[in-house]
Amino acid sequence: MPGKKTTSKLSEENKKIAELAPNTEDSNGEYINTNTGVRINDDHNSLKAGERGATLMEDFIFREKMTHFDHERIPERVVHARGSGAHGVFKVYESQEKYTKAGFLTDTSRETPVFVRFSTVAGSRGSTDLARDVRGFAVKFYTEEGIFDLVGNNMPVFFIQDAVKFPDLVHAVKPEPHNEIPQAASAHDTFWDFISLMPESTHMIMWLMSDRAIPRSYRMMEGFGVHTFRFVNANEESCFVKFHWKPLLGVHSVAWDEAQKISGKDPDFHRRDLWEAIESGNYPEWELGVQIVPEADEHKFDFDLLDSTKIIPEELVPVQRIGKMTLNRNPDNFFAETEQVAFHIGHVVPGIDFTNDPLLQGRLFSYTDTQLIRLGGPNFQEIPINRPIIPVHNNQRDGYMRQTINRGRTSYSPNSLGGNYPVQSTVAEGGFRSYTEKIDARKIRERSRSFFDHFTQAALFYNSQSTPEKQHIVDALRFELGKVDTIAIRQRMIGILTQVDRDLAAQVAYGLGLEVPAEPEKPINKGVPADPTHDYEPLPPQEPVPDISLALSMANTVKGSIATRKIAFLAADGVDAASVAAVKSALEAAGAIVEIVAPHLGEIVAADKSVIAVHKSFLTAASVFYDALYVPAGVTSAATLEADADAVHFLNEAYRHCKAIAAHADARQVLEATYFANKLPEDLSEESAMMEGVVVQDDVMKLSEIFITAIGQHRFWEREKPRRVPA
Ligand code: HDE
Repeated sequence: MPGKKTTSKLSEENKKIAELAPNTEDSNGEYINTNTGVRINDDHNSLKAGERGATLMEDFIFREKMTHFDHERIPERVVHARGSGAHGVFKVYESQEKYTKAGFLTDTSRETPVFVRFSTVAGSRGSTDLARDVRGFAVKFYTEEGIFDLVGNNMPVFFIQDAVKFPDLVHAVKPEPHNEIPQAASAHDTFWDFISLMPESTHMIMWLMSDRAIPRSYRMMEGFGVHTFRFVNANEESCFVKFHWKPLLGVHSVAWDEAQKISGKDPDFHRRDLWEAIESGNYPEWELGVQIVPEADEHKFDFDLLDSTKIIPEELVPVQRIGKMTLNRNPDNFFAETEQVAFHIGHVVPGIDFTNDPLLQGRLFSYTDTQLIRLGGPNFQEIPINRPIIPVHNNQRDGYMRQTINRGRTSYSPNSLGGNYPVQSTVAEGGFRSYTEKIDARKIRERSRSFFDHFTQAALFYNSQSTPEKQHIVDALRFELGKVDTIAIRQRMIGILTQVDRDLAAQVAYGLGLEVPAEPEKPINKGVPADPTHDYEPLPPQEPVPDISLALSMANTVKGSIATRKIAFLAADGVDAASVAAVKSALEAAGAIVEIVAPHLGEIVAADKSVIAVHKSFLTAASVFYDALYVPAGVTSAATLEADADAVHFLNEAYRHCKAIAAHADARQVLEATYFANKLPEDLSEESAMMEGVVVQDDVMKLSEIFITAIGQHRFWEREKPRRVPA
């Protein structure tokens, strides 16, 4: 019934959601009207001179609608164009007042609203989620003292040391300018041309070529602030801090072949996954971690804290988990929230401050600058998603699309006509005062020599990987460089790789049909001043980085849980209903999501004549959408699947992608129709099943138990060799 109000679903507890409420619109039950509020009688026909006549200029309803449509698009982000957002909350476990005075990190009773946007970097807004790429991990904290943005990535280092090289990096990775090819991919000449000439990118390249670049889910990625920031406490004492986000579900990835297939079958895979998880109440969670370095230890390390191509190994400075973020609400409107949200590394609150990292410093300029063009002017902070939860009072005025109606005569300070308001606050009253870092320096356009070692940490990363992870890096480099046409670029990259690990270089060279140079073309300077005439301060003694860091390998991540994992049950008419129901309830009790995939949609009729609803058919689903597969018992069902090439392909592909596979012993014949028939477990023991991650059991309870353990391993990467299974 038009005119009848529906109740708002907005949560009252989240202050940001409450603050957004006046700006939300809900057409449910309402009459359609123009932007001036006039009710519309006919929205299906334009005003014409006669039934078959031309449209009249007078048709203000048509003109308004079409004009608005014509102007719907805004420029996409120059990087990180493709993204997905969600609302949530953050709560600190214990007061961090020893390090910082930031209210959201000291007041344990506070639940701070957040808005998070995950993204890929290189692709356009409509590009695939599964590109091999860095993922953005940007968090906007709506704190009581104003907004703090932690604009991070899912990798802890970056390609370059100085922001001035950012446009070059982005030009190199984006589609090539003459033909706009390729989309959302770094596997092309200009990217590797640049990288092969920028040895400082080597550490980041190890991360980018690792499985971190193809996450299973946004919910299963780490996040990193990358730069070293400063905490400042109430006594104005400062320490250095690196920020981490640790996902409670662990860090997991897909296989590269799988990623490419998902890109075709469901380019919105990560967006859908995040959306569905939140809709179904499986709220993604991360713990906020900090690595704290006292001021006095600034020069203690074998690398410079201000160099964003370096991590602080967790063995040297452990990550303390200080709070938890939960994403619990999807946006109401993608454009209004996820597209218009404007992050900026310069949005800080008292208690958090910057360092002189030259990458960080350059970002401080870039983010506001880019919002001015992307969101169309200086009032982008008034867009609902960007507003703080506390009122804004200052003397900034006017500009395109100004929303605020500032009262009073004065918009300057000092003033006497307005009582000198708004007035400055003292530090004690919460006024932000930059940390009074002592700087005594010469103006100079040069790189510090403490930034010169580009390979120690690249090698640390590579050496810390498990054998399958190393193989994935080799494969990724063979793939990426194999797509580079210019042989000299490939060769130059082999030269760079020799500085990380000669065996890595040799394996990549083999894949490319190249030779490994006896010596790198030009030894890269480690500690050699760029300008020998310049008088450098001596480097103080430093603590060396370890040979291996456990936190760098995903093999050491949280395992065991199957919460939110998607499991396909392959079934057809004649399936044994009991062997479906028992395994389904066991998996669901452990938090997994079960879907029935069958030769057709609708329902299948079980052997006992009960009906089972089908979620997807072999045509609408694919093995790459699932973490594991199960084939229940049932003579007719098994016979149908065994003879169905799509069902067999489903299984072969899942095997190739190293996923856990289970079958009831009565359906064993289906697995025998696959390429991995000779890999089926020899007996019913758990050990035999876990060798290959293939479970065949005649007891559904035992089957469920072993299957859950197998899915909890995420993947059986050892299976990849030898490559006998096509997919
Ligand atoms: Fe960004 N980056 N960036 N970046 N960045 C942008 O800002 C820039 C860097 C990151 O979901 C842009 O609003 C420079 C590091 C994320 O809206 C732009 C440099 C890290 C997002 C920009 C860097 C990031 C951006 C494009 C080198 C991880 C997406 C649109 C100094 C710590 C935020 C925009 C979102 C977006 C500039 C390097 C993270 C152009 C100049 C290092 C997650 O301002």
